[in-house]
Amino acid sequence: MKRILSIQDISCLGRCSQTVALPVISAMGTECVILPTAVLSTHTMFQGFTVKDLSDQIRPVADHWEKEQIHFDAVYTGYLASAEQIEDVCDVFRRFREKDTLIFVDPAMADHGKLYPAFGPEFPAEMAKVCAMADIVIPNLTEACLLTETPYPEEYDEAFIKALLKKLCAMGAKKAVLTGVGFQSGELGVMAYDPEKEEYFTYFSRQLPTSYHGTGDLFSSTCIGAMMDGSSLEDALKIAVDYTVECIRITAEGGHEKYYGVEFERAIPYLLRRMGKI
Ligand code: PXL
Repeated sequence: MKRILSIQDISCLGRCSQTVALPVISAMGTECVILPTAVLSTHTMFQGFTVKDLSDQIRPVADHWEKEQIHFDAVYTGYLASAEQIEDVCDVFRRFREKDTLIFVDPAMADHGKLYPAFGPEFPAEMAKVCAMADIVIPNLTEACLLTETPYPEEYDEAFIKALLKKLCAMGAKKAVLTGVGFQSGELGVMAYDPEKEEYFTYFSRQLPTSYHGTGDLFSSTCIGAMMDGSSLEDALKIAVDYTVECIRITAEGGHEKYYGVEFERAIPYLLRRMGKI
């Protein structure tokens, strides 16, 4: 069985980061080892959340795994809790990267043109160091703009997104994927760039009228889970778009509160059918 190391926070309530990565990756048939970057009562869009930063645990946990000679088929990072832990996360990449280990970085730190509340303006430059080591970096539009110091656009076209993808790869990542983009009204999806082949890839679905917290984490977890199952990046992106849209669709049926995340649990049978597993 393939084994992913997922490095992101545990938001105890709110369906994001590890509480999405663990069940989704497990359901897809890959072992999901976790390294929590912090423990929070909820994600940071709730008022009054508590947070315990676990920066001082990253190195000793990695030391132990190194002694045990643990192999990871992928190292996947999401929400990192503070600038203090950036260097130690980069060090985990250096220590556990073998020739077949995929480094997959979702620089979860911002959305809708704004940094998440726990971060100051210096944080994107720190996150850029993590992205520079990635085989695949997978930001949303806000994160890509912050990482590349590009002003966040009110409107954009395909040329703008292509240029942003090139900038992300110029910063060190081997491939870049931009999530949550669309070029026509009513469509939303992804655009990816492979600088070695100089090829772009797009996949869109219909844009639903509602949005929920944590769908970026759901998307990334599904994408890496599908790649570990043997899909190409392109096929994994299609599965991740389709599953995310299905989760949003069924959650909207229930008129669910947007901060509690999507009801991805109810769509796991859809995901397994979409992967051809059942
Ligand atoms: O879904 C991204 C995310 C992950 N973890 C924490 C967050 C957020 C987004 O706000 O606050 C703690």
